[in-house]
Amino acid sequence: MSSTNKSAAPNGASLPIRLVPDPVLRKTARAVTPDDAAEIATLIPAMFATMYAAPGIGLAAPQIGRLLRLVVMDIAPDQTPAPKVLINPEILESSTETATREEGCLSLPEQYADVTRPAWVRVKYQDEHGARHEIAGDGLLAACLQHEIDHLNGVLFVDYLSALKRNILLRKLAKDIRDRAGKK
Ligand code: GNR
Ligand code: NI
Repeated sequence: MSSTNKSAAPNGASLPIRLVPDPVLRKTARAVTPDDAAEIATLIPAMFATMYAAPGIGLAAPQIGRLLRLVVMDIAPDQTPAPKVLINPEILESSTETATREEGCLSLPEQYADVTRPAWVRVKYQDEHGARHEIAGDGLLAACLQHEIDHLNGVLFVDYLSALKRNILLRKLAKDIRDRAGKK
């Protein structure tokens, strides 16, 4: 599966992913402006490479240490690859109906929990050429859009859990990272 994903990756070297409790993950990212064009032109392929290699279905710039409102996403890389670049995304509308699904995050590797969010969202964003778009959807798409936009605001999926569940998950993450370092 990871070999399939690697072949789907555009050019660009994989970047180190920031892990909890890196403080950069708790900051608010700033809007992308035309002055950022040169930087994001190199950042975008590197972010896709990083996301596909991980593998993940989305990646927000703060996760690679850049506090820009920039997200890459591909929610079905194995079926129909549909790489999306979302610049300055904003939720325009969300349903009152909620949905619960299991989420994971590349910044909290191998930790999963059920998260309840609005079931449906409508989002506006710009692409890498500055063209304006809207996307609306439910299911995994809605969860991923909200999860990525949360990253731009310093919010992580664990923030939606009870304090008890969050603390258990964060302690397990810290232990896993310690064990991993110890094995090297
Ligand atoms: O790879 C990812 N899977 C995922 C599953 C359910 C809801 C959201 C996500 S996003 C995540 C990659 C990631 O951490 N993006 O920020
Ligand atoms: Ni994430």
